[in-house]
Amino acid sequence: MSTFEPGFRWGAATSSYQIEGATAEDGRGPSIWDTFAATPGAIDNGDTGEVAADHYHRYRDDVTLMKDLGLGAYRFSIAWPRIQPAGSGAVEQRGLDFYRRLVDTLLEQGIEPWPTVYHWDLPQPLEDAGGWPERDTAQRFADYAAIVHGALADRVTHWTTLNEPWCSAFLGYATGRHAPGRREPAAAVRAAHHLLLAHGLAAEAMPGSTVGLTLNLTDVSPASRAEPDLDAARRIDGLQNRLFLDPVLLGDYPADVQADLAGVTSFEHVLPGDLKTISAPLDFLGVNYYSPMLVAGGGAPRPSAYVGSDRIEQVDGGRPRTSIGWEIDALGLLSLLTRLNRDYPAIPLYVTENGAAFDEPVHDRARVAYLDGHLRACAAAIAQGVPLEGYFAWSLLDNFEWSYGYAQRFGLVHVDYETQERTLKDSARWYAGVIARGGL
Ligand code: IFM
Repeated sequence: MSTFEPGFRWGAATSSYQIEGATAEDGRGPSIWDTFAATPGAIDNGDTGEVAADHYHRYRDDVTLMKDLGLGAYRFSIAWPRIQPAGSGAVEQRGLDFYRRLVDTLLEQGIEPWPTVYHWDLPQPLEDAGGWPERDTAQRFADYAAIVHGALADRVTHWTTLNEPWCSAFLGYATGRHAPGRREPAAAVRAAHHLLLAHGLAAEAMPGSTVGLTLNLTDVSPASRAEPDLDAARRIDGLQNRLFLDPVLLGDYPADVQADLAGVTSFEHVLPGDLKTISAPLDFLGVNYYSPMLVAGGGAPRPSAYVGSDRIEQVDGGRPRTSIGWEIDALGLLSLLTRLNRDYPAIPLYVTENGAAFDEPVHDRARVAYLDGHLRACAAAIAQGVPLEGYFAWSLLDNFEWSYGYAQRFGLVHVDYETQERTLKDSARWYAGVIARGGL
């Protein structure tokens, strides 16, 4: 049996726009995702987050579900447009009150609240002013972080500034697959920097708390030992992993990635002092891992999130895939965790998201197998000395899967979107058993 230390945190994760619904209630302002979802053709089936899993009204029942599963921690995100509907200035107390109620309900049930301050729902007025490619957005984020921290720090100890800034920057501003749907490669690189700066400024604005950052990282391998493939793997690792890890944990952008991006943008938007702010000591790093990447170089140019590296192609590794089409490789998680421990200063790590979309409504054997394999990878990483301190399954509930709408289901708990009925999937029962036993 693979066992975990008694203090290991067992959790599940969600995010505001994906589950809350109630997008026009209690003074909430519009976010970039409301605007994007209303754009014809942006989201499969024309789905939006207007109702989602109606968690805004059902949070008490959802916390009861968490209690029944034995979760020790719940990772959720705070919707910036509920707190500052205009993105700056006036604070909406009803928004803060919702998260106070949620946090208090969690604490009553003995579940540790793990809020993420930003999981992609930028207030639309800030995008109208230029969005993340504009430096001012970072300062606006720090102001907002100080507000939520001031309201909740008496009952919340662990805070995450941002979820997956790679997605915000490169899916939002390079491919346009995510809100705000822009296709401006240079703006995407600026956005990445301003997101990192926002993280650093927000961490300064949350004194006395345990503050981390969550990145979506992957394990990148070359399709062959041929030079173009080796170079492709270096480039993709640079853009996906090191562009974020190095400034935060080592205090500088990687020179090779800056060189790769030379045709896209200079790094003139990086001002003196920024890297010091970005690399201030972090209390933990959140790792979101879903799938590995096998890459080949030298192909024809194609539109890509990997700006400046558009001749690179992702190659089929021949592994089974989830319903969203992502290859399954638990060893990729082991490789990623040991690499983080090898290449960067020691820091507590948490898997803050890991999970899979499968089209199996309740008897989800494939999800159980996926989670089992990845938790075994976590145990193996710990056995090899990796300071991994917790695991959050993605996701507690079926939810709005961004540009895929409601078609892709990641939940441990099935949601009937007609009735909002929740049904525990086999994976939820299985995970409850793992938590109760403290291992596999
Ligand atoms: O649903 C998303 C989540 O919002 C961020 N990480 C990846 C998940 C699955 O795509």
